[in-house]
Amino acid sequence: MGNYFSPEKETASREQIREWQSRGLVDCVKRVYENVPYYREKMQEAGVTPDDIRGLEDLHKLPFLTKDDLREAYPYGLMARPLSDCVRIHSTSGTTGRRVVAFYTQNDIDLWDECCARALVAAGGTKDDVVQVSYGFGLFTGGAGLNGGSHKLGCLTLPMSSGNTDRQIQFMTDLQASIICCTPSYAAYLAESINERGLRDKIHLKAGIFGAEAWTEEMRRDIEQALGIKAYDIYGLTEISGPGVAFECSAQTGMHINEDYFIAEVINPKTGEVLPEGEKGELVFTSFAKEAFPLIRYRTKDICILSREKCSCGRTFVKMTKPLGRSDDMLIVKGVNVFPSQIETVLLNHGYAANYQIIVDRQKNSDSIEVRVEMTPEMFSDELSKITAREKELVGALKSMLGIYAVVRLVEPKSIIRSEGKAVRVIDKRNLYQG
Ligand code: DLL
Repeated sequence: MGNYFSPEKETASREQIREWQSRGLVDCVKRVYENVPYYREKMQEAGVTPDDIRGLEDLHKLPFLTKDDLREAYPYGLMARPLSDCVRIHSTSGTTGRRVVAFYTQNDIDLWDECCARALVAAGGTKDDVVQVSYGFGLFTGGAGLNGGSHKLGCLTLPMSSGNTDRQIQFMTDLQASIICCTPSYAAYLAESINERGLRDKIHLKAGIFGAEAWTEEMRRDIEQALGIKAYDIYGLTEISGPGVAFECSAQTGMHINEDYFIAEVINPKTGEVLPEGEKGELVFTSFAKEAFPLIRYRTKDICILSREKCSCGRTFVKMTKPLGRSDDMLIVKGVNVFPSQIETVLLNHGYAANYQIIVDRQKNSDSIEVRVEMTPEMFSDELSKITAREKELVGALKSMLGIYAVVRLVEPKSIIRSEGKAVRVIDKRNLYQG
């Protein structure tokens, strides 16, 4: 047993949780049907009306929502509240074409902050903690989410944002930060930098809350040892709110999903069939409590397993495993979501054929991405300086498309192995997903 931020919610009976979800779903479906033409049309196409949805048992009748729907409805097409009721937006990383914008009312922000406060308490946080938030601030949800959660819990909050490692370490030591929130790869980098500087004795961290990208149990052990802390996982996605959709507790065996706000299902990604508890499939969320941007049966593309087995922490919310993979080809590199198709677009727009390979690696806890692309025979006969200039041009174009630096290597025509089946475009050497 432990401490909870919202004890009456986090330890509620399964019947009680089901009732909240049933009531929330019925209300949410009515709201979107009345206020969002996009939903109304989708439901009409599927032959369902709000009268058909009387509780959780009817959830399966509702159509799924995908990222493509969100793009099609961009920017305002899925809003369930007037713009004047909204106070903020956040957005996923990626290009304009791939961008998804989520809207929040003040209540939506409060609910999200509460989820993050729960995550902090589950990691042993109290109002006496000093919380260093080293996720990026801005359109990305990481910084804002943990910052809000830390305020809600009443902690002294250091809104550091990411980067500037010297300054991070200085504040961490001078202000005696006790909880650090950042991506696991940045945590590993910070740990390394702290140890290199011989400052391990000067830090007072007890816990870290790490998420936004896949990380392994080995990485957890390394970070825990290097910093002398307990490292907790946290999961979320912009579309559903941000970090804190699910969070790890003292048991460190999966993340509790905040089921008083979100309904989780796992489906077969090929057929859409809802899978029984314990089976591996694609995670689907219904964010019924959200006001501005409630999503119904949103397909996350994250593969995981759900479990309602009793947890030693006393929480009754369902647990999800770490994401075990993706049902699409999205990569997360340096915390940024990257789709191979974005890279392909850049290459084709610059006159290359679709003969390319993307190699992702992680060395010393830092991600790198290299794009190898074949030159056309004409390009190949160019002098070296021209080829170097072309590489530079692609580096710039990729940077503006993806927001991160990618190494570009122009290679000889026909030097990338042709495949007889699906082309193997991505080689991810990181092996991040386990299970
Ligand atoms: O990454 C929100 C977040 C911020 C979560 C800070 C945790 C901490 P997006 O940028 O929209 O939102 O990316 C969402 O990131 O669908 C997963 O594929 C991946 N992801 C998020 N958390 C984890 C995690 C934020 N703990 C996408 N483990 C999701 C593995 C994760 N993958």
